[in-house]
Amino acid sequence: MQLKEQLWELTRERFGCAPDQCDDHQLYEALLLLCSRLAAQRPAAAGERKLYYFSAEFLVGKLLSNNLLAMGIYEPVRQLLADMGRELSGIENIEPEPSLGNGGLGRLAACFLDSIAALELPGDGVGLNYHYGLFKQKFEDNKQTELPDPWIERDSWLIPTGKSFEVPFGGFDLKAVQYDIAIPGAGNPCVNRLHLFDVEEPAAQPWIGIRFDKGDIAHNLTSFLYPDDSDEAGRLLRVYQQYFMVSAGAQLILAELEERGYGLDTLADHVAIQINDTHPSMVIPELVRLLVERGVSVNRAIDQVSRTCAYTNHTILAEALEKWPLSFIEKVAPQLVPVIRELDRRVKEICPDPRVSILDDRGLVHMAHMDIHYGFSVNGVAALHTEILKNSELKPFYELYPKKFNNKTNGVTFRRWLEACNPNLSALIDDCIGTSWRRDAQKLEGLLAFQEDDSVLKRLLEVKRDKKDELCRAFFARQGVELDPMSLFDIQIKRLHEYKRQQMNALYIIYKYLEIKNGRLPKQPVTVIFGAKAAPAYVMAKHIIHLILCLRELIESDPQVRPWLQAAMVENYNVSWAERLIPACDISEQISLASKEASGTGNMKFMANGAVTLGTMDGANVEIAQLVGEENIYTFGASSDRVIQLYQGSEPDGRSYRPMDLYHRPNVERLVDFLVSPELLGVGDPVSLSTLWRDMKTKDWFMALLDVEDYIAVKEQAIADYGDRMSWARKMLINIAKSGYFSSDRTIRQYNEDIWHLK
Ligand code: 26Q
Repeated sequence: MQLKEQLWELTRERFGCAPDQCDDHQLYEALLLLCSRLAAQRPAAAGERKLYYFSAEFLVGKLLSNNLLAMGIYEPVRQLLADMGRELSGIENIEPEPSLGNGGLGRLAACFLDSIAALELPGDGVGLNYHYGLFKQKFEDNKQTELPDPWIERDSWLIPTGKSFEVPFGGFDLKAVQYDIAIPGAGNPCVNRLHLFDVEEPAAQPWIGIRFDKGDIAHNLTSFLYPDDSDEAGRLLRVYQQYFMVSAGAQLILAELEERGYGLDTLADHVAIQINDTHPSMVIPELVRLLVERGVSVNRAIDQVSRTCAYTNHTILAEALEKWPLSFIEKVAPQLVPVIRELDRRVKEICPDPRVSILDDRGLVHMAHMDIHYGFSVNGVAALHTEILKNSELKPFYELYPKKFNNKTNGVTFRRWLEACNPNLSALIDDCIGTSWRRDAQKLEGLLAFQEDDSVLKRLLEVKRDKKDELCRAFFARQGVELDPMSLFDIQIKRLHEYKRQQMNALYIIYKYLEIKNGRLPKQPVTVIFGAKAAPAYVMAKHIIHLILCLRELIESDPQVRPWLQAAMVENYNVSWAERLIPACDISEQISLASKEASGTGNMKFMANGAVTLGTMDGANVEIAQLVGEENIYTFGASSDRVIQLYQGSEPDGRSYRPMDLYHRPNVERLVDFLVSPELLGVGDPVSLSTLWRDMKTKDWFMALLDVEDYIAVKEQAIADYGDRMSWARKMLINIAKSGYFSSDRTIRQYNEDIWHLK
C-alpha cells in the first residue's frame, strides 16, 4: 500500500477522519503508529553472535523524524503533509522528549544503537523504563528548580512485548515487564530493539510533594532516573534498579540463546555484552549465578561469562567510580554475595595486591575491578583517556592484563547531528561533494577541495546565519529574550560540573563586562550561551548556575554593555535544544580541566556543524586538534600531565596547587572579586555568591584560576579572528571536512572488529 493510503487508513481507523481534518496531535499519533507498523514489518539483523548493550541510560531524544529518516520516508511524508498545507516540523514539536539519560554517557548509548542498526549488526540495548527521566529545569529568582518530567503518553514509542522475567530480591520477587523501542536501521531493511524493563505496577503518581517514597521498591523502582547518589535511601534504590535491569537482561539473553538453539555453555560464542560504565556490572555475577543454577559448572560459568563481557570506562573522576557496600548487595540480591565472594577469592589467589581486589577491607565492592578481572576487554573513550587509564588510574590492572586494554574514541551519529538537525548545511555539502558522505562520513574530507572557493565559503556563512536566526526565534518564543544574530555565538552546553569549568567561562564574561564598563569597546559583539542542568544535590554546581543567571540579569539591564555582550542560558537544556543550538554555534566551548573529560561528544557535534573549538587538550579535543591542525582550533591551558602532577602534591588537600597565589595576580583578583561586588550582590544571593567566591580562592578543586588568563587571551584572539569572515569560513569548512572521523559508525565498526566480532 502507498504511504498516502496507509496514513489515510490510519487516521480513519483511529480518529474517524481524513488526515487533513486531524489536528497536529492526532497527526503526530498517526505518524507514530505508521512508523511503528512499518518497523514491526522489518526483520531483526542477523548473525552468529549477538550484542547486548547494557546501559542504565539511553538518551534517545525525540524519535519521529529520526525514524522517518531511518526508514527513508521523511521526505515523502513531509511532502504529503505539505500538500495538505501542514508542516512536519510543527508536528515534530508535539512529541515529548524522553529524558532517559543524564548526559554524555546516555546520549552515546543512543548514538551507538543508531549506528549498530545502520551497520545492520545484530545488537539490542538493555535498560530501564524510567517513568520520569531527568528532571525538568526551571529558573526562579536566578536559581535552578526541579520539576518532574513525565514522557510516557497513551501513544509512545514503547511496544509492550508480553514478555516478563521474575527478578528475585532479598525477601521478595518482582516481575520485570519488557517493553521495546524499535531501532530501524538507516539504509537497510532491518530493525534492532531497545529493551526497557519496567515494574508490573508502576506508581501512578510517585510524588508526595516534591519527594517520593524510596522505600516502596515494588512501585517506584522505575519511577526516576538518578541524577546523583547523594542520599542513603536513594543509593539503595539505585542498587535495586541496577540488579533489576541486569537480572532481567541476563534472563532475556539466556532465553534468546536457547531460542536460537544453542547450549548454555556456548554463551561466549553467541553473545557479546557491552557494560556501559559500571552501572550494569552486576550482570557478571548474575550470569554466573544463572548458569550455575541451570547446571553449568562454576569454572565453566565463570569462563563463559569472562569471554562474553566487555567493559567501557567513561570517567576518571574518583568520586564517580562505583563502590557499593556488600551489605547493600546482601539486602538487594543476597544470592549474588557468594558469587561475588568467590570471584574475589579467585582474584586474591592469583594477585594479592589490595589495589586490584574486588572486595576491599572496608567491605566495599569495586564494580570496575570486577569488570576488569572478569571481562575480556576494557576500553576508554578517547585516546588520551585510555592512556591515562593505562598509565595512572588503572595502572596495576594494565600491568596485569595489558592485552585487555584498548581505545575506542567516541563518535556521534551524523544522521541526527548533521543530516536531521542541519538540512541546509547537508544540502550545501551535497552540492559540493555529492551524497555519499551520508553513508560514509569520512567522505566529508572531499570538502577540503573547496577551501579557496569563495562562493562555497559564502554559502557556509549564510547557512550559519540562518541557523542563528532560527535559534533566536526559538529562544524568544520560549524565554522571551531577544538575542542578536549579528553577534558571535559562543556556546557551552553540557552538564553543570566544576571540572567542565562553566565558572571559568563566567569569569570571561566578567572580564568582558569590566572592559566595556571601562570604555574599551570591542569590535565584535559576543553572545555567550549556556545550557546546563545541575544535579539537584550538587550545591556548588547550583551556585555556578546562579552566578551565570545573575550576570545575565546584570548585563541585560545595562544599556552600555548589552549591545556588545550578552549572556544567556537556555532553560531545561535537553537533546532538542542541542539540535537547535549546535548548528547555530560559532565557537564551541570545550574547556574542561585537562585529564578530567574522558572524551566529550558535544565537541564532535559542534565540529560537524562548522563551529570552531575553543578548548583544552583534554578528551577528544586532542584528536580534533590533530585532525584540523592548529590553524583551525583554539587551544589553551595546562596539559593533562601537568594537571596530574599538580594533583599529586604537598598541600594539606593532597595537591600542590595553591589557588590563593593565582588569585593575587591583579588580572585575576578583580575578576574573582566581582562575584561579591555591589553590582552582582544587587541582583544575586549573597550566600550563594560568597560561597562560590571563597571556594574559588581557597579550593578551586578544578583549577579554573590556573588556566583563566590563558583562556581569556586565546578567546579574545578567536573573537578577533572571527572578524575576517572568509578566513573564519575556511576554518569552519576544514572542521566539517575533518569531522567524519567522529561518526559513531566508525566507532561501532571498531567495537565490532576488535571486541564484539558479530559478523
Ligand atoms: C552513578 C551512581 C549513582 C547515580 C548516578 C551515577 C552516574 C550517572 C551518570 C554516574 C555517571 C554518569 C554519567 C557519566 C557520563 O556521562 N560520562 C561521560 O561519558 C561520555 C561518553 O563516553 C564522555 O564523552 C564524557 O567525557 C563523560 O563525562
